[in-house]
Amino acid sequence: MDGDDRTRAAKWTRADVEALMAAPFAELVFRAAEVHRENFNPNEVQASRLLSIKTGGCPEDCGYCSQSAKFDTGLKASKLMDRDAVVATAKRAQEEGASRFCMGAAWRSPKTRDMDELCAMVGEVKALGLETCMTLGMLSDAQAKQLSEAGLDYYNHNIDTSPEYYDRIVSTRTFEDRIDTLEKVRASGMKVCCGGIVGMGEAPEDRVGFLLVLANMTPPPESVPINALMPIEGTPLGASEPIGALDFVRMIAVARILMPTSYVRLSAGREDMSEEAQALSFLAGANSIFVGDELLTTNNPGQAKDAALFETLGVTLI
Ligand code: SAM
Ligand code: DTB
Ligand code: SF4
Repeated sequence: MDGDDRTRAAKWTRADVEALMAAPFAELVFRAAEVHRENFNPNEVQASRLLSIKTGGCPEDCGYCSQSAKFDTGLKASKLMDRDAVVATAKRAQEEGASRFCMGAAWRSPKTRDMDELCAMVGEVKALGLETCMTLGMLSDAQAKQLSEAGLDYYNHNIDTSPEYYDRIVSTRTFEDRIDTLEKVRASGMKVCCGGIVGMGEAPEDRVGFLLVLANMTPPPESVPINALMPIEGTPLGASEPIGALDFVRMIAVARILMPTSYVRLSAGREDMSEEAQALSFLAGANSIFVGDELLTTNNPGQAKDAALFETLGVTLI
């Protein structure tokens, strides 16, 4: 596709993405690395820290999730965390090198009565000098506006997979519902964090369809988390076949080429990934990670292992 075509219709066609997915591995990674260094310092990786501010008991039935009330995963549900405890955790995360603090809640959508407290949390975390991100489920226009006015920098809301595969993973909402909230977030002025999960039994065409939707958002999400499924016992996807490391790197490389100026996050799944696979992911254009020893309810490599890896790679966390 030439430049003129791209300004007329969707930027990328399915054929473009299929061609990248089918490219020889070395050629693909080389091209992704070129795009990466044209737009970013390849020796810097952005560090975000997650905190589950409201865990478990979620009414949705996302087939991958430990926090759905519909599956028996043994996770204990808890209420919205106390604001002081959230701010104290954010402060520790900042001291340990995180530049963005991401607060996640196991809700279908936030309740009106929680909004003031959530906005106050945003204000206090931001006052520490951290970038702020929340992921709270679906939002109304008014809620997106309130969070934006409170100073929330990013809202995370993943499309998770292709439109075609979506109803095999979740039945309590539609792909369109996700897009509706993403449009509200964009209209509110907040930055968009949107990606998904690989290793959920999706077909190659679903990986294509997933990246195609992200890349044709106008503008594309500023932050694109690519998660490798963390298999959770008791969920429908608990026994999924893990994605191969090189297939994961291919997803990162294609995401980098399709969305040259977005931060592509090597997100969940680092715990089970070799240092070599992580290094290849950074070479292929991943430039953001979650730091700390926990994600929301599962494990992450933690500071000691990461410090050793980034020292070896000569990478600075920013
Ligand atoms: N309830 C909100 C929602 O679904 O938007 C926010 C929290 S939810 C846990 C945020 C994202 O985490 C999901 O969209 C999904 O992409 C990711 N996630 C959840 N469980 C996961 C798992 N087991 N492995 C990998 N990613 C997961
Ligand atoms: C995203 O894409 N990944 C993060 C964040 N956005 C909210 C969540 C990963 C969760 C992994 C499973 C867990 O810890 O429960
Ligand atoms: Fe609920 Fe979010 Fe988990 Fe889905 S991914 S069950 S909406 S917490």
